[in-house]
Amino acid sequence: MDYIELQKYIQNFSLDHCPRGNQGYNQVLLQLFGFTGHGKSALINSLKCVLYTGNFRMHARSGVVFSGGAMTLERRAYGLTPTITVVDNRGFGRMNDLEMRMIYAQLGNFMPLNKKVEWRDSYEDFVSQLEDSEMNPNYTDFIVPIFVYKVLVTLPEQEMSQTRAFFKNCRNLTGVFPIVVLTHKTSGNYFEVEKMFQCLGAEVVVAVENYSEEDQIQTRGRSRDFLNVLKSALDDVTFRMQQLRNPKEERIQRKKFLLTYVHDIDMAERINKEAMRKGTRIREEAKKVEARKREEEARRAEEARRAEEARRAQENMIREEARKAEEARKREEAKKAEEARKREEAKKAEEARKREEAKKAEEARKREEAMKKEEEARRREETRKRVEAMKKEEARKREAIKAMEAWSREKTVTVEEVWRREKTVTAEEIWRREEARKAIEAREREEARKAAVAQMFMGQQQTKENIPVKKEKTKRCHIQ
Ligand SMILES: Nc1nc2c(ncn2[C@@H]2O[C@H](COP(=O)(O)OP(=O)(O)O)[C@@H](O)[C@H]2O)c(=O)[nH]1
Ligand SMILES: [Mg+2]
Repeated sequence: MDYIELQKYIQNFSLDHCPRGNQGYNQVLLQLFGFTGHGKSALINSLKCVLYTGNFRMHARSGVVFSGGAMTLERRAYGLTPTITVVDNRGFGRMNDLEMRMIYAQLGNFMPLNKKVEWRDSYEDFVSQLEDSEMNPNYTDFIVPIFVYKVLVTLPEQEMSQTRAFFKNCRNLTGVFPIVVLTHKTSGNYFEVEKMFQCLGAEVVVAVENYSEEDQIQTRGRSRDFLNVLKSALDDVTFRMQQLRNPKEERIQRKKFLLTYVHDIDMAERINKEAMRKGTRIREEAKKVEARKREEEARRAEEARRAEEARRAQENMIREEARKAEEARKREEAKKAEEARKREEAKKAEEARKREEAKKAEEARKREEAMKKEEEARRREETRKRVEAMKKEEARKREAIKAMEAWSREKTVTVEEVWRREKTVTAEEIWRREEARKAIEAREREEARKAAVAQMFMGQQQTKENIPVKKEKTKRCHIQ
């Protein structure tokens, strides 16, 4: 089929021309799905552009990304031909269960077209929304899912299995595997991506380069790709319409599928939440146990630290006491040594003093002895001198008597008489003088003894003092 023929074929496609007639269907509903920004709206504009070889016009708002309030969704339907309508569904960010639930509700045609629909998270709300759709049920759309994917994006590993499941569920819901449209055909290796999607279950993969306001030069091959997308969809419809169909029954089946799916994911979610709650409880318990363990460890560590501190303090105290005892011992030793030194010094001083005293006593004794000897010698000398003097006196007296006798014999009797009287007087005088002399001698001896004792301390001078006494004594003797 050449380009024009193909164009005509699509433009003129009618369900009434199917082998078994329309069987209750009155339009083909191409439902576009895919990640946000992958080119769904741009594909609608391209399809409309190529179908009637008109100029490019922006029918679907392309390049607009919904942001914030993601729970609202606007499903927009664009008529391509009298039979074919294309629906720009809300794109999804990730292929999680919640998003898929919405996608299937759209795909099953349970959400109103060209209206903002509020989506709610809870299972009950979702089911209630499904029930609302029964107010105005749509049995007449033959649904063909189209999955739009940008070649440049690498599908993450974990989303491959979800994509596979998505394809399969699309088939279960509609009886048709989604047609995969790869956008940005000229910007990446679409063969690789094509292969990947085929591996995930896609039966038809068509790569296209969307037209846009900036890039709207139409070429045959590029436009043909879009026609091929539509042709594939119609081929699927034609194929399916060969079989006996019951639109009402199929809608019921879609609803059953959706309810089962939603119920399953709700159950899974509940189980998951319960498991998570359990997990959280277990984790919290474990955390508590861990916290208790840590507390216990901290307490033990604190106790050990305190015990260690106490031990150190004890050791320090013992060391301090030992140091003080050592100091006291040293002080005691030093004191004893000092005392011993003082005792020694005192002993030596005492000995020196005794020696000095003994020396002095010896000297005094010697002086005493010398004085005694000197006194003795002096007395002997005096005695000798007195004896000598007495002898001399006696001798002189005898001489005098002899002379007197001689003289008397020569003198007269008168003279004799006078001499006798005189002699008597002289004898008496001599006796008196002798008595006086003896008294003087006794006194002088006493004085000499006292002087000799005093002389021991005064030395030789004392001896000299005795000399006048002797002279005086001698003088007296001469007077006699
Ligand atoms: N070069 C190129 N740009 C594209 C293609 N398809 C879409 N775009 C651009 O990608 C952006 C997002 O496209 P859009 O249709 O809004 O994505 P949607 O969120 O899936 O509807 C827009 O700026 C488009 O012009 C394509 O095949 N080639
Ligand atoms: Mg869009």
